[in-house]
Amino acid sequence: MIASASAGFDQYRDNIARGVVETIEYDSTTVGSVRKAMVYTPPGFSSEHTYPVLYLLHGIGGDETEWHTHGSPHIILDNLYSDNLIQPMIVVCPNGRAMPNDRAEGDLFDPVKIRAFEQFESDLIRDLIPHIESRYPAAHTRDKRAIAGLSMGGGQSLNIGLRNLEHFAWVGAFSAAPNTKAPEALIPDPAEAASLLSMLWLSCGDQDNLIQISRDVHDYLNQQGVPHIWYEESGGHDWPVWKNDLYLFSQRLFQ
Ligand code: FER
Repeated sequence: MIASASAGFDQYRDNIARGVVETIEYDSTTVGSVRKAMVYTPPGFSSEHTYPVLYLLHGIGGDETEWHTHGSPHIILDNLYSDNLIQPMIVVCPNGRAMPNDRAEGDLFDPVKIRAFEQFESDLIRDLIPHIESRYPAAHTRDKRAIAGLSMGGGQSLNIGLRNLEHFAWVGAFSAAPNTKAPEALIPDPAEAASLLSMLWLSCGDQDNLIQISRDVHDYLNQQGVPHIWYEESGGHDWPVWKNDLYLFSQRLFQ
């Protein structure tokens, strides 16, 4: 059993060391535009060290600001550092809708926008990761890169992370959406995935209409003997679940 976050985990605490959040821009050769991402560097951040990086993805209604608008990841993580419960890491919140107008506006289910969430694979791997690793003291190896996200971003994390295990050893999906590929397509070579993954995390709220997607992946992983963390928690398709997931997932990252 995984115990959910203790009360106050997402509440601002006085007198603790804080990380820094900034918005950056990078040239995307994939999209042909300048794109934005939000970057959190941990308390005590110093270019004398090299940090692992978590790429943390938003949902269908969001953009690069969504986690910070609704999920207070910087507060959750600052509290975890203060309690000495996580490894220092850089957290990058990109915009997962890789198209020229990447704002969450109009018909969010427009097929062009849904395809842009697929196009993000190239934007992330060819454009954003190299940018982060040249501009920040970030590790350049797969064992120090993680990809996780909520809903649409959870599906992206599975689709992109599991297809690019040479780039990611840590993959997490919170309430994965219907963009998630079929389990056999996600993990065509279970033995290889099992040997390469440091952590594969799947979680979903028990009141979430999309839970069958996560259950199907979980069942397949069990059948194929791929180690993973399965966490069905109380809640719906909503922020209390995703904040709790970040709190729990981040503590297991890069350990
Ligand atoms: C869908 C239902 C929900 C879908 C995506 C979502 C691509 C995403 C939800 C979210 O990101 O919160 O049918 O199709």
